[in-house]
Parts: sequence; C-alpha cells; structure tokens
Amino acid sequence: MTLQRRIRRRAPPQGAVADQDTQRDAARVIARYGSEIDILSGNGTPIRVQLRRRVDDVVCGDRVYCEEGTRIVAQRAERKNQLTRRDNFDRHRTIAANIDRVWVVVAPHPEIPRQLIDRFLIGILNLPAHPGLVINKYDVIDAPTERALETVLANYQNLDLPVLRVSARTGVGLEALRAASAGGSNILVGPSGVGKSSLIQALLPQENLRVGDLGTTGEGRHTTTTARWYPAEGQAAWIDSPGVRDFSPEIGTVDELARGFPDLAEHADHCRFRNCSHRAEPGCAVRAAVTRSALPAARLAAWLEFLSVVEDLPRGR
Ligand SMILES: Nc1nc2c(ncn2[C@@H]2O[C@H](COP(=O)(O)OP(=O)(O)O)[C@@H](O)[C@H]2O)c(=O)[nH]1
Ligand SMILES: [Mg+2]
Ligand SMILES: [Zn+2]
Repeated sequence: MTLQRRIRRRAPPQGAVADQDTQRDAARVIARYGSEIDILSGNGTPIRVQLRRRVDDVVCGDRVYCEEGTRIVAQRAERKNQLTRRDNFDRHRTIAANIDRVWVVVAPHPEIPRQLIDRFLIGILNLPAHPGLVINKYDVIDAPTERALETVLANYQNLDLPVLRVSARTGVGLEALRAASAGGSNILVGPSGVGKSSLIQALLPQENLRVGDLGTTGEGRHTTTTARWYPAEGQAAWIDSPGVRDFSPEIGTVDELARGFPDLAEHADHCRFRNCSHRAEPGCAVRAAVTRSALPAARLAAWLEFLSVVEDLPRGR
C-alpha cells in the first residue's frame, strides 16, 4: 500500500455526544467487543453493557453514560482526542480515545522500524498527545545492535522525546516508565511481539494480560486483539493495543505535517521564505542546520518524503 493512499484527511466526528461539563459521572470504557463494551464500575470491576446504533462510535478510553437503571449506553462524553488507524480494508479504525501519552514500543531485533517511529511521531503530535519511545527487550541486546540503535536514536535528539530502554523480562527501566506515566492515560503502540502486553503485565502484576509469541502453533496466538484500559495508581492508566505493522498519520496539510517536526520548525523560523519547503529555496535555515550538523540529515529526509505525499493530496474535502 502506498504512503499516498495511507495518509488521508480526518473523518468527521459522529454519534450522540455529550459536552465537557456534563462528564462528571461518566464511566470509563475499558474495551469494546462488537456491540458491547466493558465499563469500569465504581469499585473497579468491569461491567458489560450494550451499545445502541445511535451511540455506536465508542472505543476504549471513552467515557459513557448509561440509561438510568439499565445496562444500555445512552450517550458518550466528548473526546479529548482519538488515535485512529486504517485497517487492511482501508477503513478508519479508532483504536482508543482520551490519550495523554503515546509510547511507541519497539524491540532492537530484527531492526528498529525507523519509518514507523517517524509516522507515529507525526500522528501523536497532531492528536495532540505527548510522544515517548520505549526500547524493550534490552536484556537481549548485543553490542553491534546497540550501536546501530544509538545511531537511529541520535536522529531524535532535538525532540522533546523521552527514550526509555527497558526490559519487561528483567524489570530494567520499568520504574522510569512508571514515573513518566504518572497522572495520565498512556497507550502502548507498535508492532506485534515487541512486548507491549508484557510491559503492562510487569507494571501491573495484579492484572492478567494476554501475552505470547506470534506464530505459536497449537494453542493459537495469544495476542492482543482489541485495545484495553488498565487503571493504575495515582490517576494513571495504561492502554494495551493490538500490534500494527504499519501506521499512517491522518494529516492533510503542510501545517499538520510541520507539527510532527518541531525540531525542523525551530530552524524554519529563520528561513528566508515563510513557506519554505526546505527543498531548494535560497536562504533555507533548515538545510543550513543540516550542513553544520545541528539537525540530523535523516530528519530533513523524513520531512521531504512526507511533504511530497501531503502536497499530492487532493485539495478540499
Ligand atoms: N527477552 C525478552 N522477551 C520479551 C520481553 N518482553 C516481552 N518478551 C517476549 O516477547 C513476546 C511477545 O510479547 P507480547 O507482550 O505478547 O508482545 P506484544 O505483541 O507487543 O503485546 C513474548 O514471548 C514475551 O515473553 C523482554 O523484555 N525481553
Ligand atoms: Mg499484545
Ligand atoms: Zn527552509
């Protein structure tokens, strides 16, 4: 699937939605299963309730109200934001809503999916939400892999991007991850098999997550199929999500693209032309920054790749 097809404009919001100030006694949606959802009850146990077609746009992380004395959802509270991806049939799938931080989880083997990281960054900064990078399976990294990893990570040094090197297996780095997650909702995204579910399991031993190898035969695959909300201490929450091989940010304009490149924007303020594309214009401060090694060349390359895609999008809706 081409990148062009994968970057699209945002779908309009829909559904029966309550505005912010009536949200007080709404219940958190833990997970969605077809026309039913699990919500978090007052004592922390899940309750299965029914959706109606009129209030169908409900996902993990949403807040909903039930009809008085029933287990039927009457209304969904307004969302702060939502993370959406395109499925194999090119349909928009909202993965989760009301997200404060998005942690892109990767493993050092077979290799760091750098394009996936770039794409997620653009999407996350446009939600908007705080991005973070988690390098899991640090217990099995060898010296050459670590050197290759550090080369990739150096590209992101000018971003306000926490990078945590962790191991769900040995517990290394988990306290740093827990500390960085405090007081908000945190979703783990990334490819299958990198250890997203294992990380939440290690952080919340009282929970019982589906963890397992891809391609395990016999028993079937113990992988995550729908996003799930896990409340944690101190008003924090973790959201486990199904693995994605690819992700395309839902952006349609150059301004939205620029939001995904704050490290370029810092220099772009000094370009001679206000709408400089940083391709070949004279007086381009972004290219000058690359020349004097103040900006990694890979970041400019990533910008230019996405820019041609956004410029080729059809105008208007
Ligand atoms: N060596 C090692 N293996 C891990 C680590 N975290 C997870 N795994 C293994 O990686 C596989 C996939 O883990 P899982 O949590 O299901 O990945 P997910 O698809 O991202 O949710 C499982 O076999 C885990 O035991 C880690 O830190 N180190
Ligand atoms: Mg999983
Ligand atoms: Zn420029």
